Amino acid sequence: MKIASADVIVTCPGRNYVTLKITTEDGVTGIGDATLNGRELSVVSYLRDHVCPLLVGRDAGRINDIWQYLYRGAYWRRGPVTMTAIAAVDCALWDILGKVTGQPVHRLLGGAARDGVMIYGHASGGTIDELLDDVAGYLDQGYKAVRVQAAVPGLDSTYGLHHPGTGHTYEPADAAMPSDNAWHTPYYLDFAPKMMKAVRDRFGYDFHLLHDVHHRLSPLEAAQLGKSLEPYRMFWIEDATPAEDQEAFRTIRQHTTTPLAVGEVFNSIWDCQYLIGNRLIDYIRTSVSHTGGITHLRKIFDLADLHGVRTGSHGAGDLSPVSFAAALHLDLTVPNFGIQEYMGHLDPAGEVFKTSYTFEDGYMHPGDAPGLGVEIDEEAAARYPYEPRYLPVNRRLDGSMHDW
Ligand code: EZ4
Ligand code: CO
Repeated sequence: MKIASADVIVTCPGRNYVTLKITTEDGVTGIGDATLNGRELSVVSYLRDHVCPLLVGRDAGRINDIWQYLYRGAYWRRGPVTMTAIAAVDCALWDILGKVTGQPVHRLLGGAARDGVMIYGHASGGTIDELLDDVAGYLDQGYKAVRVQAAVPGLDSTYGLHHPGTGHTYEPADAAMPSDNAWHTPYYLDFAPKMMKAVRDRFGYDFHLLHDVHHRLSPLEAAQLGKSLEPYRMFWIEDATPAEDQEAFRTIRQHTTTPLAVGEVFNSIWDCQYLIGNRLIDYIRTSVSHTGGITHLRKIFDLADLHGVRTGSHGAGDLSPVSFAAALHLDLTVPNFGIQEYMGHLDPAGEVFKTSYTFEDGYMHPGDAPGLGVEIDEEAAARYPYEPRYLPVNRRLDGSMHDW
């Protein structure tokens, strides 16, 4: 099981994806997602220039040792670039182990603890009426949980809306330069409860309702939002405040029973330790691909389990089908699974990534193919060359920078 080669594939079937492919001397291949939205080539270089040469000749079955070698061995630890690169290696090695042993990764992780993985879909609208139509579509498809976002009146752009013509929620990315979005907190705090009321009035309470604040509020504003949404029994509000200031979550919690989720921009267990250890959040949103792979995310989930925190991994469309599959394998096995985000992928991505996960009645299953169950078609990938793109930035009405 010696590693013969490690190659990086960059492709843009609708959006950029970076994939690491590891090949053993016996010709077994494994793939891992190395996509860091809007900063893709930094991970490409990290892998090509600094990691791939270290992998050749190593035993692909020593997943833990290779993880530690790359983490401790770099000296410069953590950070999104490093941890996304390590994640790609880790997932590719789990994929190889699965193929060599003939087992789906979820079996190697101890086996399924549930029959399927509950996912949430992304409903949005330029108006509340459009949003309600979109929610109806998800409920008709059998979704048990829906995230809702709608254009905030008075602002000319809002996070989380479908890209025109794609039926798909963003992001990013805009070619050439990041676009400027506008933000004004009072408009949002006024609008958000009206949006949730409209959704519950029309569809009732027999499904889970989620919402992403996307790091935009102060602790007290987030507390106000949480209180104003209590009548609508949210499954969670996500990223209510920018999480560098973790004490903020204590303030929010002192004021509201609306559940809190955070973590999509975290990249190690150390980013989560305080929030989980102090029970300041309800759901941890760290992902396979930005948090060191299955090996490291598993530790975060175990830590969360000790403290009554459940999982709710990031699953936006900028995470490739490879990491989405890896997430489903892990989700299927952990006792404290909560929910999995699913944004889906644009059509051309289906030409490049051949997946075996399935959807039925609101639940997904990673399938029982050996490994992760995803293959990359490199000829198709080559038809969609890399395109520079950026996430938007956010400015307040006075022109000053705000969190996007
Ligand atoms: O904005 O993944 O919950 N999902 C999100 C995402 C993030 C993107 C950034 O690349 O917040 O839509
Ligand atoms: Co989010």
